[in-house]
Amino acid sequence: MAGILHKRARTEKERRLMKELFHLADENRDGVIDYAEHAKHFRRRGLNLTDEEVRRIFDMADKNKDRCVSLCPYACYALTYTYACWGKP
Ligand SMILES: [Ca+2]
Repeated sequence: MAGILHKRARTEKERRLMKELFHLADENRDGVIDYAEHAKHFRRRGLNLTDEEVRRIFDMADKNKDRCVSLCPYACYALTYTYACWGKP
């Protein structure tokens, strides 16, 4: 997993931010993000997204449709949407 994370993230700052986003969302610390955690995380961050948009982001990250997302896919999508909403850190 760490190898994939390093390939997709271009900078150390991005890798650190991706891990932070993931750990903030993973409330029960089971190593995956379920939809409830995902939706709560996006709402808490004050993003003005509809329920459909929040669902679409989760579905894009949940490639194997097992209803939970591990660090790399979740963090990549969360980072992408964070950049889209607030610009690069
Ligand atoms: Ca979790």
